[in-house]
Amino acid sequence: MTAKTFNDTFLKACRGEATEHVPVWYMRQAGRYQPEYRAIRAKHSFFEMNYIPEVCAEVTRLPVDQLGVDAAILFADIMTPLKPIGVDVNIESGIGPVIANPIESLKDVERLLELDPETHVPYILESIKILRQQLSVPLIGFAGAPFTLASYMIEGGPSKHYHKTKAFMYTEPAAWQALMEKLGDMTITYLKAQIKAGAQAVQVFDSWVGALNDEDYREYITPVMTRIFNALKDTGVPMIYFGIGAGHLLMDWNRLPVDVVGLDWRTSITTAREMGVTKTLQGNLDPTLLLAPWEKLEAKAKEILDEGTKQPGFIFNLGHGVFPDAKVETLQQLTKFIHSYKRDV
Ligand code: 1CP
Repeated sequence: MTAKTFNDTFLKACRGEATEHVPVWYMRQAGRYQPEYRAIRAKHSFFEMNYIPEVCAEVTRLPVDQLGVDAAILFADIMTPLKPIGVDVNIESGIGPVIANPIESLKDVERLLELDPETHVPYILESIKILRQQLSVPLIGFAGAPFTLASYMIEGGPSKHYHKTKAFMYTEPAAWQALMEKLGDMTITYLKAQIKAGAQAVQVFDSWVGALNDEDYREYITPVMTRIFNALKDTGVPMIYFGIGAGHLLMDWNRLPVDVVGLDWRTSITTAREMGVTKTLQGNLDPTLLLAPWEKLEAKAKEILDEGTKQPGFIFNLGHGVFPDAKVETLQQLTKFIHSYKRDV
């Protein structure tokens, strides 16, 4: 086997450097839209796919080989480190994470264990080591952010309005504070271990934090996010922060010590820049457009590329994850289009 030259376009873009082509990867690039994924998933539960490093590595590599993307993201879930610290979580097909022992009080928070990656998630560290031997693109490690993790832990599963979570935040301030501290520590420990094992960038998913208004974000969330990103800064590894429906929080995010801000599809790149966001941007094609006629998808992708490449360092992605009904061929065609894009001067 001849070793391919390492494609570091994604890492350069994270650092705000100019790149020869626009790097692209897709959130949920490994998943049910791939026949190969479905075949492997038919044989294993979700967490089994995590626990067997060879399977985890195989699934992580699938989209890299199949689509030609510029980065791999470790195949795991934001719930993965919660299971060993005492959260009774299962990933159910067609639903997502379901938790049998939701948090209701300070006592429930106090019984959560401290994460010890070497003993609790050795399979994640092993998968990263295997992947670093195999990949010729950077490997992204990731974690869920405290608010988003807390939303599952308190609601007991996916939610629409997060009202149990927000009610807990407003009515149990000491328990909320303790929960943010524990999840903040866990996130730092987990991401540091992933980086030590070989992750070359990290993305923190705060998918549901847009449910908070900006004042509440500043009061309840900014301290823990600042602590997390400051604790990871010394690693020198690029840090990406992503959330959905969080356009009103973008200037708060711009003040955090992150390298890259991940945009969902609601806020255009131009709007983010006009608001004053100066960080490298990643995003932000509406994943539903993967189901639209190619001409429509291509026109929107071009618009995003035109806006994103106005300053050096832009990473193309979707505004949220690939849906199970997307087609592999569409993502292949889109990836080719992005790689062949040249800015009109
Ligand atoms: O390819 C990849 O992107 C890597 C793997 C990955 C990542 C980064 C998975 C696999 N999940 C995640 C992150 C994740 N998990 C997030 C943040 C990103 C996002 O907003 O989508 C969230 C909120 C979850 C929670 C979760 N896990 C959901 C969403 C439920 C809801 O509230 O709507 C779901 C459906 C899961 C299960 C899951 N995780 C990953 C996959 C491929 C799946 C489907 C599992 C299956 O095969 O049954």
